[in-house]
Amino acid sequence: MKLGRASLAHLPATVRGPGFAPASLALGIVHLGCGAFARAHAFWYTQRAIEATPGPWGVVAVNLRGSTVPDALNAQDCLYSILTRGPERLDAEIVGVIVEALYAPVDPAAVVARLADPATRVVTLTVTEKGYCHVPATGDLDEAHPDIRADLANPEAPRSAVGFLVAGLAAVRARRQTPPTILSCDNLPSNGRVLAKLVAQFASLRDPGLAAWIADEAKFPCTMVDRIVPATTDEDRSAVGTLLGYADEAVVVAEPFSQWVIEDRFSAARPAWERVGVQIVPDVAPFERAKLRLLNGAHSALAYRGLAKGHATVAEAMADPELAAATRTLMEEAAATLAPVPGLDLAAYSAQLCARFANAGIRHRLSQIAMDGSQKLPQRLLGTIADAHAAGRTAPEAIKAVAAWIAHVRRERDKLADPLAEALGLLRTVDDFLAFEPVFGRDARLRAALVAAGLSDSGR
Ligand code: CS2
Repeated sequence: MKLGRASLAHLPATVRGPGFAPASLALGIVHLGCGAFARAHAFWYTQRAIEATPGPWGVVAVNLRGSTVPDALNAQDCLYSILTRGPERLDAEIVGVIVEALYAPVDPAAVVARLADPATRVVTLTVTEKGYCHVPATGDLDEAHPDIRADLANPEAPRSAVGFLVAGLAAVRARRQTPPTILSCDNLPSNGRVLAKLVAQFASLRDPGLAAWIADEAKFPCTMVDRIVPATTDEDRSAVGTLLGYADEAVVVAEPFSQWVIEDRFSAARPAWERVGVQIVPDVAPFERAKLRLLNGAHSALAYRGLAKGHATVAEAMADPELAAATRTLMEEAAATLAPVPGLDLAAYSAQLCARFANAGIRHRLSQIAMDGSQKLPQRLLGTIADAHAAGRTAPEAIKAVAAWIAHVRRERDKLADPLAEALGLLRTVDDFLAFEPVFGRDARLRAALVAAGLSDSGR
């Protein structure tokens, strides 16, 4: 039997259900990108916030790519479970905040209508780095991106997240409403600013008046999101069946740790997230930079170096003494480039990250982290290298990680999972890579740092 509302009364006592009746929730949030991360992070926080302070915070979960998750959710009354795996403990919780699951390409107008619904006060996004259709090194809209071109030609039936946001905001403006707050929850530095700029650039290509209205009215707070959520496997789906006594095709697995820091800059009401541990702060940047450079930087380094050594998961790579030591050093290099973060002890943070990486309850595949390197490298590793160089130091482990990425791209050439795979496939020498502007930009200092470290064919 499939999980559904009727099963909520019959769950084993060890499984935590929603503390409210899912059927009674009214729409308040539209979420774009209904992948495993959102289901284990933002939706979970919203469930806990509604339990603490009831309110109309039902989520319309929209997938822009892939119908599997919306189909699975619709077949089970939009309920799904989170299996939280610690090194020794396993906990299960059913999440009931989704009120509707949509697969955007089937009915883009329905998505635009939900975005512009006066009940929608918050729009959240987890569309991954490449979902922003931007140039990673500059943060500018990639106007040549096929989805952006399609959305400019056909703005009422968008494909891209930016296209949907602008279509939704145009409808909000036409009705003289207040726009919802738009929260980017992806691992980009200053994700809110980046998204605001992309929306502004896209809107001005459509209608400068609309762009001006968005600049005045819409708010895009920055956020830092953190929870390790590997892709769900068949094994997880079969484990949840045994645990619940019901089949759940939309289950997600996550580590016990989670963190969400949001800039206090809302244009409309929001769930009482602060009551359930979300940090609402004046400035997210220090948290964001620390997380991107220490956690994600180390993740990418482990992925490229770990795969080359034949490891499959983060926990396996962390059990390799050479890579564990390299991870600690990389974190020290990154920490040395950061200004003090209020209330954050970077040494303790690093130690905690290493323990999280070593959690063998989570099978986080290195190949999943290795994906889309062109979109990830600048904020994860290149910033550390450039800042260390500017301060007269060097960051050898971060540089080794970049070298490992280059080796990975060369090795995987024919089957590289990266939106820029085609262009990357044409690069031959290391110098070709360093001159590849979408990733390395035009920062002469960064290039100098890499060449000085011996990462160059001609510089050696
Ligand atoms: C990972 C992140 O896949 C990746 O690139 O580095 O998804 C990471 O697990 C999360 O950012 C943790 O919060």
